[in-house]
Amino acid sequence: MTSMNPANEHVRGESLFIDDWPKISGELVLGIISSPVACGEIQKLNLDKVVNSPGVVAVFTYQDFSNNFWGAINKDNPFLAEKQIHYAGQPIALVAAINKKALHNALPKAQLKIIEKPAVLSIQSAIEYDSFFQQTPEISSGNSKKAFNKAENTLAGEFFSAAQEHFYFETQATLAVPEEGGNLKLYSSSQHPTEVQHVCADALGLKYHQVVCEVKRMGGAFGGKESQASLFAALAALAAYKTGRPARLVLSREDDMTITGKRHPFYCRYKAAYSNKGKLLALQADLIADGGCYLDLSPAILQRALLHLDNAYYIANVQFSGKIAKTNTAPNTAFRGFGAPQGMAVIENVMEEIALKLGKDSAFIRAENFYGINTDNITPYGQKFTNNQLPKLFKQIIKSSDYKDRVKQIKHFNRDSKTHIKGIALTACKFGISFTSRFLNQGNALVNVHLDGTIQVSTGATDMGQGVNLKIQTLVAKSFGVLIDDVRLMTTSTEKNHNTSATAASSGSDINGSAALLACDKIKMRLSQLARQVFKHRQSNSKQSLDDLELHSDSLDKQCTLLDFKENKISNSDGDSITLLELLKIAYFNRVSLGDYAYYKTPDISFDRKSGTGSPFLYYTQGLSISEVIIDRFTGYVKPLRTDILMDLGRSINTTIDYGQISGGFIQGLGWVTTEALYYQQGKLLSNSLSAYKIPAMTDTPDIFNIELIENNDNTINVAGSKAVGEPPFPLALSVWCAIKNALSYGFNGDIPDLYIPATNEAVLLCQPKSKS
Ligand code: LUZ
Ligand code: MOS
Repeated sequence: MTSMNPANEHVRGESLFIDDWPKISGELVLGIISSPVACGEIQKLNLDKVVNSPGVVAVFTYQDFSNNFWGAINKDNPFLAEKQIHYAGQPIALVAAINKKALHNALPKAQLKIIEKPAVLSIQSAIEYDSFFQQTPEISSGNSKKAFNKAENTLAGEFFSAAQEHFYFETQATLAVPEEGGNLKLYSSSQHPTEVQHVCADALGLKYHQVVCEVKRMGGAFGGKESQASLFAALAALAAYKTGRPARLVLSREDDMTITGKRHPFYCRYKAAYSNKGKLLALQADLIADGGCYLDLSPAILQRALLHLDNAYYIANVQFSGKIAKTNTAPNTAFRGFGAPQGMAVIENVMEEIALKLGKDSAFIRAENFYGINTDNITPYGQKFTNNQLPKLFKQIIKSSDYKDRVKQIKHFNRDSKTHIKGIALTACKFGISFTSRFLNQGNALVNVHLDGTIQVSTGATDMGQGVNLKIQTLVAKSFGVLIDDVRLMTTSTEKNHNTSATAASSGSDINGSAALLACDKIKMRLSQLARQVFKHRQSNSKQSLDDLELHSDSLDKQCTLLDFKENKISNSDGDSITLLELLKIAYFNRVSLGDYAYYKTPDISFDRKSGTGSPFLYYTQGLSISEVIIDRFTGYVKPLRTDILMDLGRSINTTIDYGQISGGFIQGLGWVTTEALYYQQGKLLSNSLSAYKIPAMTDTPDIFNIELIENNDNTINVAGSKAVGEPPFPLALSVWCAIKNALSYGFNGDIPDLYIPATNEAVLLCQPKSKS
């Protein structure tokens, strides 16, 4: 028995990823020669020995591209370095060989001489050398100056959050296959098949209709394959196009970690004004994102960071600004949350500090500052925050997590223990759903209904393990009233769905699910009209064959509404009904189309980057999290003891998928705030594999991990009343970071710990109070 639920195939190991596909006859294996230094100029590049190495078929440099520059926003990024080297790991040449052995034998034979130049390797050094990209977005509201002047209390500080590696299980990969007529087929592990199509065509001087990109699935992506998959697709495309042979590029883990960008490190200077009650009256924050050496998606990521500096809290007076540092590291890129977690970290840290300064409980300081329902509900950028579930979530989680009692127990524990120290914290998430670039909020879908009652659906959504296919499958099955197994999501391809956006911004199911449902409705409308004729025909006792009804468009009832599609039957309110199977047959013989295509664009959104105002988001996904940690005072070892998460996902389309996204997103966030640290030596990444880069293990997850959803049927503006889930759980892991800060403050007798992200065990062990550092 086959099941259309992809999870079964994944678990059985039957799902094919790019590297699993059987070798095609004549196929070439590709490898990259990259820069060992972070900054410099190529003085000599001699590839003769590589070319002559046994089994090598071709070697390529930047000169082989028709157009060597690409980029998601600015085309400032060379596929292969020309003369200037901007980061350690930058691709310089591409080698195509008959097999892996020949490839690995040949790669070290390149003779490369680079004159090194001083490198800018951190935000601090970018400030020193004034190395920045041009974009400088701002958001402001109220009158900060006045608010600071008359505030009862102020605090100021700086905050830093570091880079994070995506660590998708499947590394960047593309199989490029030349087709007749000089056309190209690309099988890519990409969140953005349309961009792969465009980037590869531009690179080779092809027209867009000559290139088709297919994405069956990815083994994880997390934003790392939103823009940067295109680079590797272009390299594979080049080799296939130039040699006329299929070519596959699958990065080793070390190459992947070295060559690709990470989550942006952010540096922030902040100043907060607050009342004696702990109400935040004004916040000033200047962000600097480390963009790396090319622009990539940095402006959009910085924008989202600024749009989430408020997080769940109403602040009447705001002054936010941002800059993008240009450094000699890999171009940093999209990563689950897309700058929002970095922005939220700043204000969650401020909340923790206000509580410490006032000697109050930080969870209740936060509740004091939540956005209001009828008042205090305008964000600093002017969007009204509707469907606010925060007070409800707060009341419920404080109770269900037994928060107040546990705070008391923790105080006792910390008074008595000589070896360990505990902490607890609640943090919030209000995550804006929609791409902040309005034009990206569009999608299209193709739905084909077959005569046995099964349905094939094609959209621009790519499945990276997040379950977007299963969600769309569920939506379509419900819409037609058929079993989930009778709906199948087809491989994503630019040949079926055009000009799609990346599956990103948590909006894959929203946009593509909406488009799919619109296509379903078009078909259902025709079937409803036909069914009405069938019911009429039955009543008239006509001798005319049902295969000969002929549905004339001019005889269609303009007022026609959809009939009820349920349990493989179509029925009207009078009790007439017909099975779907019967109706499909009648439709076919009467030449009524059983397939359709639809287009969806997210309504009512707009944002003006210049003024930093507008309503960029269709709605907000919200959640709260409470985490408790225990720290070993002698080793700095941090163990999360318990986490409670309570989220509002509207009317969940598939709760199993949503629980998976919440737990996975939270644990990935946990890695960002605690264990994951990248180590470099003169710009060269040392921690380039799992032996040196620590993503959370089973033992790092909370011993008790409770995830709950509230009931919320009011988000009618989005597909099936649901809310997006992909990114919002990630920043909830800030509750763990804040719990660590809370624990350390007990050790410092209430002094503010000088702690940043990640709070690795080493950082925790070495942490000092701010007053002393
Ligand atoms: N990508 C993008 C994103 O281009 N714009 C966005 O606003 C966004 N947000 C989250 C993740 N990816
Ligand atoms: Mo993204 S960070 O690819 O939604």
